Amino acid sequence: MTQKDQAKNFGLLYTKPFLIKPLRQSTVLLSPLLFVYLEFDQTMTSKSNPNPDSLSIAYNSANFSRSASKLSNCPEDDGIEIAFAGRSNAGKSSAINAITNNKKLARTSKTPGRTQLINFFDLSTPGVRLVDLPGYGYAKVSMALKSEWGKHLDDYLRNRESLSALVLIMDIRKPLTEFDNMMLDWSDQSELPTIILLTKSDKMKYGPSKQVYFQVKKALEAHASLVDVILFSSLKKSGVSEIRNTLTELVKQNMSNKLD
Ligand SMILES: Nc1nc2c(ncn2[C@@H]2O[C@H](COP(=O)(O)OP(=O)(O)OP(=O)(O)O)[C@@H](O)[C@H]2O)c(=O)[nH]1
Ligand SMILES: [Mg+2]
Repeated sequence: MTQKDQAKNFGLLYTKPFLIKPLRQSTVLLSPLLFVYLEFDQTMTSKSNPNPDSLSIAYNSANFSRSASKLSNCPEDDGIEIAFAGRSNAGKSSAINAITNNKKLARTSKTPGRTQLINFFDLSTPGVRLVDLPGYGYAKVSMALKSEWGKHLDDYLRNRESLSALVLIMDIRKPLTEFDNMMLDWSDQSELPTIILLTKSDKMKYGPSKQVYFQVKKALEAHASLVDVILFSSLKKSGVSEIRNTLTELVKQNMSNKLD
């Protein structure tokens, strides 16, 4: 069975993890765009690998690993990282807390711009990490800081070998912002498997939220990097088992590829 067939079996549309790094380096720099849009106020080795086929990740036992202000402060670049990106205040940190069933793991806030560093959380499987990224779209900060953050985040997104998938968080009431679309284009170019969480779905009635879900799915048909669109609520914990299953399958695929 080809990798693409396997991916389809898992409900994944497309993944080619080995091509990520070279392609990412050769794509147009995200930096200039990040400088405009980013606005902040503010191991896995084959020895430690469990058998991918029998992998079960204990999301509940995630632990904070470290915060990094730049690429050189990040953990050693030899694992599998799933990064959570999205507009400031969209609910990235809350989604990580819902997935790990730990309200105190990632810091959340009503005030946009809460997450100011790149935060790493170790999952139970050695070398597998969730990464909470600062949000974009918050204006109350100096241009100098925006530029600096843009550069560090751009560095992380383009150069991080461990980066294996992106979870793009969108507030269901404001999906597909200009920057969200730009991130998706970039995921396509980098062949980085990307999952969209339409979060805060508890703020809408079920019917309208399903409508947005189908609209977003339709609008994104052309995106080769898109793995899944999931209706989600950190408050109600809906969509948690779905995203957990999708992430586990992505991790399995990455592990299998690394072992090959
Ligand atoms: N009703 C509801 N509120 C949510 C949900 N997810 C997050 N929130 C609220 O939205 C606000 C922002 O959540 P965060 O998780 O801190 O958002 P963030 O994307 O990490 O924000 P930054 O770190 O500032 O970029 C907080 O007040 C959360 O309680 C959800 O699913 N439903
Ligand atoms: Mg946050």
